[in-house]
Order: sequence, then C-alpha cells, then structure tokens
Amino acid sequence: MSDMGNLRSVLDEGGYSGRRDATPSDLAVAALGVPLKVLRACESGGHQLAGNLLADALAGLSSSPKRLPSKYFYDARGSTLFERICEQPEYYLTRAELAIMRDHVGAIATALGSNVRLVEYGSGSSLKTRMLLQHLESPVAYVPVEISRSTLMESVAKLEHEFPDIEMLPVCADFTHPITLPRAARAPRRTVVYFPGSTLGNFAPSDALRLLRQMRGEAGQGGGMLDGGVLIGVDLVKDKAVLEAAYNDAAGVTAEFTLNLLSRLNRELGADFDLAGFRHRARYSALAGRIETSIVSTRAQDVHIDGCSFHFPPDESMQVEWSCKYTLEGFASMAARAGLRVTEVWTDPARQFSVEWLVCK
Ligand code: AVI
Repeated sequence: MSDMGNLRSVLDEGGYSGRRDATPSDLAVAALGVPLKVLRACESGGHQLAGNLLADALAGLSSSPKRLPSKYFYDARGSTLFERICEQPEYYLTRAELAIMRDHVGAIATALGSNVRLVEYGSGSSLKTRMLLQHLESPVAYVPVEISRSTLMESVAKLEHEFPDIEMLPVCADFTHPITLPRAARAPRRTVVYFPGSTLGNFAPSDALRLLRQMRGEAGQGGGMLDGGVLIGVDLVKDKAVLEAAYNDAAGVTAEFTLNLLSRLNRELGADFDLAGFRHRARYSALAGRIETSIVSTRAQDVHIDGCSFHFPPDESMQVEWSCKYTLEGFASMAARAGLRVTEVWTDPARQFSVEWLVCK
C-alpha cells in the first residue's frame, strides 16, 4: 500500500514532467475498475501544473531571450500529438529504443537481477515497462511516479490486470523533486529506477545532473540487500540532418506540437497569441550537442496575458525546448559525477540510441 505521507501536492518548480498534467477524469478511470489503493495513491495529486502556468508564462515572456518551459507541452492535446510524433518516420528515437528492448530485454533483465523493486519516472505508454516486467525474475513491486493522475491510473489499471503477482505502488508526484518511495510488502533485493525515452535530454545539463543524483539516492536507499541502479534511455549524437529531420517531420506534427503550447496559453490563461503569426523552428547546435526548439514570430506583434503586454519584433524567437544528445563517453562522465557507473550499454543496430545500466559507485 502506498504511504499517503509520500503524496504531496506537486506545485512544480520548473522541472519537466514529460507527460501530460492531470485532467479531471477520475470517474472515467474508476469505471475501469482501478482498485481503491490506486485511487487513494492519487488523491493528493492533480491540477499541479496549472497553478504555475501563469507565473511561468509571465516570467518566461519577460525574460531575454523569451522562453517557455517545455513541460507545458503535455496537456491532453500535446500528449496526443507527442504520441503521433513517436510514429513519424523521421522520429527514430521511439523505434530505436523499442528495438533495443526487443533485442536485449533478456540481457537487460539479467543485469537488473531478481526481486527488483522497479521505480519508473513518468509512466506514459507502458509498452517498454511491460516488456521489462515480463522478463524480470520475480519483480517485487512496480512504482510508477507520474504527475498526471489520469495517466498514472490508466497505466496501473492495465498493468495490474496483466501482472497480478506484482505489487503496484503508484505515486502521483513530480519526479523532479525528491520523493520518499513507498515500501513494498515483500523486501526487494534492489531498487532500479527506470527512466526511458531520452527524457533526461529535455533537462539543462545542471538539472540533468541533479536528477541523476536524485535517482542514485533513490536507488541506493532501496532497502534491498544490494545497492540499486538506474536503467535509462539515452539518445546519441549523430548526423545533424538526421537529428533535424526528427524534430521537423514532413507531416508537420512536431510543429503542431510546439505551437499547441500557444493554444494552451490562449485557452488556459486567456492569452491572445495569433497562431498564424508564429512558426516552429528546431535546429541542432553541434557545439551544445542539442536540438534547440523555438517558436519564432513571423511579424511584429503584441501579445497580452493577464493584463501584461509582450512585444515580438519580426523573427524574434522564444526558446521552448532542448533535446540534448550525448556521446557514450559524455554521458558516462555525467553519470560518474552523479555517483553512477555505466556497466552495460545496449544500442540499436544503427547505434542511434542507447539503453544504459548504471550502478551506484
Ligand atoms: C519527450 N522527449 C524526449 C521528446 C524529445 O525528443 O525531446 C520530446 C519531443 N519534442 C519534440 N519532439 C519530441
């Protein structure tokens, strides 16, 4: 049973959630037959991001250069668009990571060992999680940490049905803040934090390091016999054309995903962005090793939010997302600074993406 003390209201302080924020769909989810313990686990979550949207939008639009946090991409429409991005032919990340899981899940499960308490940061599509749970030997518990109450409950409802012998301990919280994880009824041998999808790449380097340190802390205090570890999906540096195509798909889904941020500000904050006056831009900076996504004003215009006016000259760009790419060496050295040692690396045949197993040093 989840420790209710762990579940706090997660008014976000700037971290990236990677998944859509809560929508009031509890009743719909309850109809799926979610057990009471899951409902309870989620009671204090939800509606967290809304509180900061106005403050973050005003602060970001007042700064120079203008910026908006990428965590606000994931409203219901943004989450649907992200799922569509994952299906675009140019967006290789999801396919490559799934191929790695398909080809190496046996070896991955062996590396993680038996009787694991599996903690997942973000619990969107549970396809990769499902593969892992199917192959792990006697996993003790699955602890998804997810800011969106509805996403969390839907994913746990499905997994609980499929894995009745694995204790489900959902935590509705912002994983970018330290969390006291719930104890499993059966003692685990180790705790493994699973962080797939290259989501770490959406954090600035200092925040990524802080998050890795936090994961190391959570894996280390697992209450198991062995120190735990982190299983993480990391996108690799590659040809600029391949990278830029992935974030500028021909069907325009990524552009729609990016501009949906402005629709969200219009809808939720009463802003008056004219979407026809802005465009999506994603460029790779080889120096910084990241895709930098911006929203660019195509003309001079003023936008109003909550009584404040913001001027955009033609071509002014507003930074909305970084998607950092790593070399194997660069990632290993960041992991080392977080107290983690890379012990296994699995890649897809084209070496586009990696799934890495890090243990506490
Ligand atoms: C969630 N995250 C890892 C995606 C990425 O590749 O940075 C988000 C995304 N943004 C545009 N396309 C995909």
